[in-house]
Amino acid sequence: MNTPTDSTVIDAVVTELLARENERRDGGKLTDQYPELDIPTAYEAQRELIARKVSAGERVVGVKLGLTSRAKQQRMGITSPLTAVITDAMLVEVGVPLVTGELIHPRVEPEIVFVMGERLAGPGVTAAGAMAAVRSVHAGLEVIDSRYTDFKFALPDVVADNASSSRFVVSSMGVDPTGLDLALEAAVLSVDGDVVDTATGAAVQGHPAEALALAANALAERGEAIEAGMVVLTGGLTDAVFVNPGGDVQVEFTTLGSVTLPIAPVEEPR
Ligand code: OOG
Ligand code: MG
Repeated sequence: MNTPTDSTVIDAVVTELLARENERRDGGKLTDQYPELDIPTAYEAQRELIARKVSAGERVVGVKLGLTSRAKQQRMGITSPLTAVITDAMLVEVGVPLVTGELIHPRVEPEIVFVMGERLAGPGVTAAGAMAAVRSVHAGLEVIDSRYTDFKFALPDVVADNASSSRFVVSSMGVDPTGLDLALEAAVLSVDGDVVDTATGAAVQGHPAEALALAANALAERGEAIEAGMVVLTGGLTDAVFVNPGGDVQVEFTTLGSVTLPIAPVEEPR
């Protein structure tokens, strides 16, 4: 049960974050305004934010991890991973251009994506146990769009903001997890045809399955599980990149194939 103070803070935080998203504007850290916004309260705010999206017609399709790689942790100045929720409204079909005008200040990052074959519930989930529950592994790109100015936030801010979630695209062809060594899976990130960064799967918690296990165990502490059929974004392998209207972002993997996100040209005013 929330104390009255908590529920007032949660309501104010969620209302502000959704207003920023809908009005395409960023703003200051909410932990400055609400010092009571600690990590448990922030996860309750995240749950309320998703509940409001579901009431508005969105459907939960999976979970994501944030800040699982050193590249991401260093850029954001936060060393602790977090979990968030993804919905069908965030899914961009392969080949469909990203319309940056719908967003605040989008950035794109390459991710290894799991589709679950079985339900995965903590506590005590190991990387091997997590991997055994995976049906297929995919190449992915996540578009993040923090509702905070310049992506400047403390951990509770970004937890409440559903880990900057905005859009994602996943390769349609999945790879069977059996026999893959995802720690050694290489990723090459290109913007407008130029290679801008590279990483291997080991960048994510030593192995993306460790990230999946971490998510299952963290969700269990809040009474939640990863359901069969859900999509899991395991976290940016590299720092996120800005995009150029009319260009594209591509990630190419050793065995997972590649996925490209075209960026829509800016519409000329008529
Ligand atoms: C937070 C979201 C992080 C990832 O993959 O690490 C994230 C942010 O960087 O704004 O999605
Ligand atoms: Mg991400």
